[in-house]
Amino acid sequence: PAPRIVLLTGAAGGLGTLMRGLLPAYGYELRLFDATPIEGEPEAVTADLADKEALREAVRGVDAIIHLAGISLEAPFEKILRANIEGTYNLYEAAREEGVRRVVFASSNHAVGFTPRPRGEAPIAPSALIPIDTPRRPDTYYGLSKCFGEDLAQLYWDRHGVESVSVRIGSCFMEPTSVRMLSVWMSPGDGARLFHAALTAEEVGHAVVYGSSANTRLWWDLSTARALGYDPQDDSEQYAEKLVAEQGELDPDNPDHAYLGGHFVTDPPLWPY
Ligand code: NAI
Ligand code: 15L
Repeated sequence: PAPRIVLLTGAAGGLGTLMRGLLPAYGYELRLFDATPIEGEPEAVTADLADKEALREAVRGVDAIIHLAGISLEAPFEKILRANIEGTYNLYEAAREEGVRRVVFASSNHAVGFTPRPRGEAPIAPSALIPIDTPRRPDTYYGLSKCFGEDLAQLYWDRHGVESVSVRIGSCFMEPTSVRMLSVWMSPGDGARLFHAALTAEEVGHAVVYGSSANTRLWWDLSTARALGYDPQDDSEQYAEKLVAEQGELDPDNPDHAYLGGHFVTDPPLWPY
């Protein structure tokens, strides 16, 4: 049967807030989980992913999980370790113990962020799009934690029969705000379509997919997402004229423009935080 009750971790965050608004229209009853309280949602579980008991209780009785909770940008390794690596392990353990059939894991393009982006005129030929099985090249500790999450998902499928869809999300925001995002943007509506497809596709085992809209300037191959039934409806190109006028086209000699991960590849200036 199609999943009905879905635990949404990270429900207080940017993407969680967008999905809280959009997913109920697909018929899901959402159970919300986040370390940050959510105003107007008295039934939301306010707990940290480190709290195994709270996590197990939150997971009990759900049909599936959308796991968004975690640090969503580069941070010191110890923080990434706790929230994204140990936290995702705790989540999968709770899912296994409670017999949850499927997890949709918010991976990220930063798991492959050091992959050179395709060059040339858009649209990039299908044969030159970055395939889903390109070697992983994380651009940050953050990206590395997403590689871990994908491998954990594979292990829990092979060993315990917990299914997962790992979605390497590009940039899911109301609108693209950079020229790079014209290539990697996923509209909120397409995000909901993709999560719905990931929840309802039959027998996925562990599927890894890129998450973006049907952008004219797309860099990667959406075929594994489409194989789940995802049919993106949006294209960032409507924002191109304005963004290119403001920022110029991407400069292949600028490292911030040369890789899938954009400026994440040079984020050391953020250190030591
Ligand atoms: P966000 O930073 O706005 O939200 C993350 C949420 O997780 C926050 O509400 C935070 O309180 C919660 N959280 C963090 N650590 C926690 C912990 N230890 N226990 C419980 N809750 C915790 O991030 P956003 O943009 O909403 O992203 C959601 C997920 O999707 C993240 O895993 C992120 O890595 C991933 N992602 C998002 C992309 C995007 O374009 N928004 C792109 C690629 C991946
Ligand atoms: C991510 O993984 C981040 O969570 C999000 O905030 C954006 O920075 C996105 O990648 C991106 O690559 O634009």
